[in-house]
Amino acid sequence: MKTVLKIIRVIDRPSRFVSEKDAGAMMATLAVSANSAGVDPKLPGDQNPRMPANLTPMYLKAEREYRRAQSVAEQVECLQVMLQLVPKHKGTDRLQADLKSRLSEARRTLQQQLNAPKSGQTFRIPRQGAGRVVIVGGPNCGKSRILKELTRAEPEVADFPFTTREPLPAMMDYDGVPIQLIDTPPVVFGQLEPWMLNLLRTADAALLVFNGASDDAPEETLAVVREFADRKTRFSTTTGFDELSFATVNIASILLVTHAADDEHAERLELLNDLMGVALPIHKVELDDHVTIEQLKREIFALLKIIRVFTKPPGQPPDMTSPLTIAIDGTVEDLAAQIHDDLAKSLKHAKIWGEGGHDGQIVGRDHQLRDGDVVELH
Ligand SMILES: Nc1nc2c(ncn2[C@@H]2O[C@H](COP(=O)(O)OP(=O)(O)OP(=O)(O)O)[C@@H](O)[C@H]2O)c(=O)[nH]1
Ligand SMILES: [Mg+2]
Repeated sequence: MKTVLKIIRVIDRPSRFVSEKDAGAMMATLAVSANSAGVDPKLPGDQNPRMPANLTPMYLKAEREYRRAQSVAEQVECLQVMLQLVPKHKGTDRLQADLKSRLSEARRTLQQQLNAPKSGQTFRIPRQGAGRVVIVGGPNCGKSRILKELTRAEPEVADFPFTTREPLPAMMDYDGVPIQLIDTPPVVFGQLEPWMLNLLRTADAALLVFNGASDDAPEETLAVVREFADRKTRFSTTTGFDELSFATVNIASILLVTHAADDEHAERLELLNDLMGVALPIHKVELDDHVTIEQLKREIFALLKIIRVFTKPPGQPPDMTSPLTIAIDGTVEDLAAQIHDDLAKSLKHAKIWGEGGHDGQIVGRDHQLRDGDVVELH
């Protein structure tokens, strides 16, 4: 294994994990495969650093929806909305041009898809719950076992590689917040199917699984990182389009080490970290020890960067069993919009109870909420 690792060691960033020549060949293959997944590797924003020119919360919301779009038809719809919402001034000229060219490209792809006979495997998994977290990794690293431990699903778990063949979604409950986890087949060097790429690019977060008990784990995990990086998809600390390139998608991830009871897991992990060039938060689990699972649930929730808010009708106690969730920096208005757009429009004020010293205090629509707040909307 050491020789192989030395060869790959020429890199300092995941996107440089292959030689220019290999990368060229891979991108050529990708140009064919990624299009069928609704992802164009050669996007106009690629050359144009994006200008953060007073983009409104509404626009940013539309952009988030666009990233999550699961078909080219959905992408077209989202791009139309983004074009309507993008502030029209000098500072957004390049962004507007970028959106227009993406829209015409997406329309073209859509037309081609409508005309072409269906090919390749696709899986359509409806989004459910407060967020979608994809479990990714090399063969036999414990992906299915993680899904089994965290949800009520019964995936096939076996002590040999390539057990899982198709994605399997299941819901994890975190204190009343349902979170969608998706188990996936292993990713190995040279084999990343378009549907799998699309699944990660549209996810809210990922668990990159590393088998702490295997000498092959650094090389195998590196192959996973590289397969996605070559297609402009990076395991990262935040989720969303990259600041500098509209084509690159970052996915907030945890490097999840299984078999953490193995004495040599830290050494193997160090080897991966040296090679990978991205520092991801690390969480170690020994899946035969249930204590570590609760902590993992908390970390998955934290990865989604959302807060729980409880609503109550006037004069009645709140329902503390089923919180609503909004973005970590969300406001009273965001909460109202989560319930219904009309409510966000008609909203006058809110009363809130919470740890920030609020005890039925009246606040405006821009008031930022905190995890655990109880809110009465008026
Ligand atoms: N003791 C222990 N066993 C683990 C741990 N994680 C996974 N395993 C075992 O490792 C084996 C492989 O686990 P799977 O969950 O099937 O692995 P996978 O990544 O889904 O494998 P593929 O679907 O083939 O890619 C099973 O026997 C699991 O019980 C762990 O943290 N501790
Ligand atoms: Mg599996």
